[in-house]
Amino acid sequence: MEDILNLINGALVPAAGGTWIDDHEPATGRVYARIADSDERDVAASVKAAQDAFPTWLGMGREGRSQVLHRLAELIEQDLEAFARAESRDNGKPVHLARKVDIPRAVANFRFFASAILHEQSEAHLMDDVAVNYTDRSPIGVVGCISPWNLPLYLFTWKIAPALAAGNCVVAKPSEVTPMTAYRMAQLCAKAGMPPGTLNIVHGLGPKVGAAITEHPEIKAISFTGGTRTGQQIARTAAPMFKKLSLELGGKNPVVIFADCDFEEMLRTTVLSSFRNQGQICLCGSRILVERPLYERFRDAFVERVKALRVGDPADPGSDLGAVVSGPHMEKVLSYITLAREEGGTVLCGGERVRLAGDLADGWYIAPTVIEGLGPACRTNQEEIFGPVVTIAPFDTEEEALSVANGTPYGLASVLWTNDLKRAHRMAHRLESGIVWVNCWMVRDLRTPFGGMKQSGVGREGGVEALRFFTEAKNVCIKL
Ligand code: TXE
Repeated sequence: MEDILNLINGALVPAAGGTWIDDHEPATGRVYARIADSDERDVAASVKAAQDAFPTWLGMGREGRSQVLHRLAELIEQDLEAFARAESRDNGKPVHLARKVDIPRAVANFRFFASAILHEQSEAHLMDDVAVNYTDRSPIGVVGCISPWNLPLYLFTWKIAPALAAGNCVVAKPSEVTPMTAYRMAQLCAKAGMPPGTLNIVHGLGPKVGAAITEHPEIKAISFTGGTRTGQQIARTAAPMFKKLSLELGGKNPVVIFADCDFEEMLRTTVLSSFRNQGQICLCGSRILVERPLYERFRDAFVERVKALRVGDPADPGSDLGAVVSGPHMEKVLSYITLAREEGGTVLCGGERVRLAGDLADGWYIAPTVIEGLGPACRTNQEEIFGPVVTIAPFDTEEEALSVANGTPYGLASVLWTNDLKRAHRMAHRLESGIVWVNCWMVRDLRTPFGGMKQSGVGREGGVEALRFFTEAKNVCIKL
């Protein structure tokens, strides 16, 4: 049984309290490792280590920090297969997905920000012959990064890479549901040349360790990705302490399909946007709206494709879907399928737990599920399910499509399928989401602003947005 240890001041250590929590393997439902059950003492030790490391890490300069982050990226990439297997085992996703998406993106996150800080530009404002202004952007100091279980290393590094690149020292907490790859990465930091205390990783329960990070007065900014309810809790704590807050929360993303789209490309991509990572991506499209003339053709073709998807062993290259991340999450998703039926929905395919054979019999598998016949206002179409469950419905006009698409408390991502360029611009402008994909999905340029509006979050990540979040801007005005 492997011990998942904290990284504090460059050392891999158990929690101060000496207690542990179980780490499960979703594929079998079994406990396969134990996690340091940290508390505020571990957070306090991490903050001290980060404060002590800050002058050294800042003093390395942009070049020095860039080299360390590039080296860390290299070390992860050299170990890509082991990281992919570890991610798949901890999260339940197919290993081919971790190999192709999660780990390469974690490497890219470090490389992107390691080079971004070398090309960062600042602003100056000349006031004729009166004065010159320049904007000085300095690192905040010690910052907190709290990340979720759906894309564990991908989202963990999406936060710590810009934080570190900008010159901050970090106290980070991965999800207690999927801590393994952050622990694997922690073992590479010293080898990458990162001074002790630059990055501190404390494992454990959100309400205990996550809350301790949010509450610590010396942690001046919190970057969080996770549930909307948790985001509200963090905001309640952090706001009166005047901490900077970046919240990337849930979504209930619409996929709006017009009859003039490229049908095959749309169909292929919509299967992915519905069920990739078992539907556990905040950017997945879970409400599919189809222009009525195309509706029946789409429904029949989509259901046929979904029925052909294989739910199986995450280690099996033939598996399209693996296991969902935990027992409680499986129960939550299954409860929404029950609710959909109670609300009058018709389950066209899936709709139940999948029992695999042998060793996997107790794993947490759900069949990809398509439901029709529900109105836009029901709970199934209003609340984030975050599993392999989508609803489909027809619409008649652009206005109706927009009203339904925008008619939830969320505003993270939208997907639009049409070959009418004017309509694409018109709709993209009016869709209430931080991201609009037209004739594609999950096409990601790391320079672009990333995040949602309404209850999907506050602030943006990515590119200069992330570097600005992790720095304080100061205007220096010098009289000429
Ligand atoms: O998120 P949580 P979970 C949504 C999705 C999912 C729901 C809950 O609907 O079903 O959120 O998922 C830490 N103070 N998304 O349970 O609980 C926790 O330890 C500080 C969308 O994973 O929000 C973990 O590290 N931290 C999302 C992190 O917060 C706290 C991706 C996320 O956990 C805390 C994942 C507290 N009081 C889930 N409580 C997306 N937008 O991608 C928990 N944490």
